[in-house]
Amino acid sequence: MNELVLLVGNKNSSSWSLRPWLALAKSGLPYRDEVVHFGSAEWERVKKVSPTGKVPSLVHGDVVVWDSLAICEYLAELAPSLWPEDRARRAEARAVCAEMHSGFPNLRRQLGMDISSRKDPGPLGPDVQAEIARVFAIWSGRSRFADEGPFLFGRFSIADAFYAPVVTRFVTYGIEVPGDARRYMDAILELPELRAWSAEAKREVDAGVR
Ligand SMILES: N[C@@H](CCC(=O)N[C@@H](CS)C(=O)NCC(=O)O)C(=O)O
Repeated sequence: MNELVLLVGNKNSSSWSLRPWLALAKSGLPYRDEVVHFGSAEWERVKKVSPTGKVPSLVHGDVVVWDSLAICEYLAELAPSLWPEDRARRAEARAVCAEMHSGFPNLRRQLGMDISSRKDPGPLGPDVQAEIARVFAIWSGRSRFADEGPFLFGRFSIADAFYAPVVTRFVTYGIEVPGDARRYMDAILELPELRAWSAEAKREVDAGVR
C-alpha cells in the first residue's frame, strides 16, 4: 500500500489538523505526518499539494484528500473500525462530526485552540455558553455505551477525533465542566497519541513557533 502522508499545520493551534491526525494515529494504518508551520517558507508545499492551500491534506499515492472530514471518511474506508459498527450509531457519529465541522463558530472564535497555554477567556457571551452546553449534551450521550468504553460511542471513533480539540480548549481556558464531561475529557487527554501531539505542540511553542 502507498504511504499515507498527512500534511498538518502547527500542532499547538491547528484544530482542523488534529482531527484527522488523531483518527489516523488511532487507525493502526502506517502513516507519516509532515508539519508545515503557518507563514513559513515551507507553506509552498501545502499550496502545491492542496487545491485549497490549506491543511490538513492527505496524500496517498496519486490521491489527495483535503478537508478534515473527507480525510476521515477516506481513512475509514481503509480502517472501517474508525466508525461505529452499528448503523444507527454510525449515523449519529457522522451527525455529531458534521455538526462540529460546520458549527460552533462562537466557541471556535473565542476559545481558539492553544494547547500549551493556560489562559482566561474573559466573559463568555450567551452564544458561546449555548455552544458549550451543546457540547456537553453531545458528550453526555456516551452514557448509553459506557459498558463498551469511555468514548462517545463506546470505543474510540472519528467522533472522538472531532471533539478532541474541544477537550484541549476547555483545558486551556479552564472551562468549568460537569463531572461526566470531565471523565470524558480525561479519557481523551490520556490517549498516548494525544499526549504525543501535545508534547510536540509544547516543543513548537518553546522553540518560538507561533
Ligand atoms: N474545512 C477545512 C478547514 C481547513 C482550514 O481552515 N485550515 C486552516 C488551518 S486550521 C489553514 O490551513 N489555514 C491556512 C490558510 O488559510 O492559509 C477542514 O475541515 O479541513
